[in-house]
Amino acid sequence: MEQTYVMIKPDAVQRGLIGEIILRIERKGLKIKAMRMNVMDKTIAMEHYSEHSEKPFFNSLIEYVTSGPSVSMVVEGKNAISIMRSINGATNPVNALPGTIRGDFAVETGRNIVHASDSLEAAKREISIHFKNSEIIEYKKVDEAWLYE
Ligand code: IDP
Ligand code: MG
Repeated sequence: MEQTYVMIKPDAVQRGLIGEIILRIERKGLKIKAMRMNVMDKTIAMEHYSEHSEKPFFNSLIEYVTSGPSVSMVVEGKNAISIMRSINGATNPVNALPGTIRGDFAVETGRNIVHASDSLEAAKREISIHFKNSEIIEYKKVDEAWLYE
C-alpha cells in the first residue's frame, strides 16, 4: 500500500486546525501509521525542502516551518500520494478549490497550512527524513474490507 508524508504546518497548529485536518484524512479512508508533534529541527527542515534551496523564499520557508510545533504523519492508502495532494489543494490557496484544506482555510502560499509528498520518490525520501521504521506502526483497521474491493 502507498505511503505519503504529511505535515500539519505551524500556522495550522496555531489556528487550531489539527483536528480539522486529521478529520479529513480519516474520513477519506486513509490510515495514519505514524504521528508526532514537535518543533522541526532547522537542519531537518532544510533537508526536507532541499529542492527549494535556491529559491528566493527558501529562508522564509525554513523560518516558517520551524517557527513552532507542527504535526508529522505517515499516511497510507491506495493512491495515498495523489489523494493527499488533492485533499490539500493547490500550493497557492488562491487557486485551491473550496472543499480542499488550502481552499477552505488558507489565503496565501507562504502560510498554506499543510504539506504532502508529491511523488513516490519524494514520499520515500521524506518519510525516511522524519521517521524511523520502528515509528511506523503496522496494524489492521476494521474499515479496510469496506474501503477496498
Ligand atoms: P507544495 O507544498 O504544494 O508541494 P512547493 O512548490 O513544493 O509546494 O513549495 C513548498 C512550500 O514552499 C509551499 O507549500 C509553500 O509553503 C512554500 N512556497 C512555495 N512557493 C512559495 C512562494 O512563492 N512564496 C512563499 N512560499 C512559497
Ligand atoms: Mg512540494
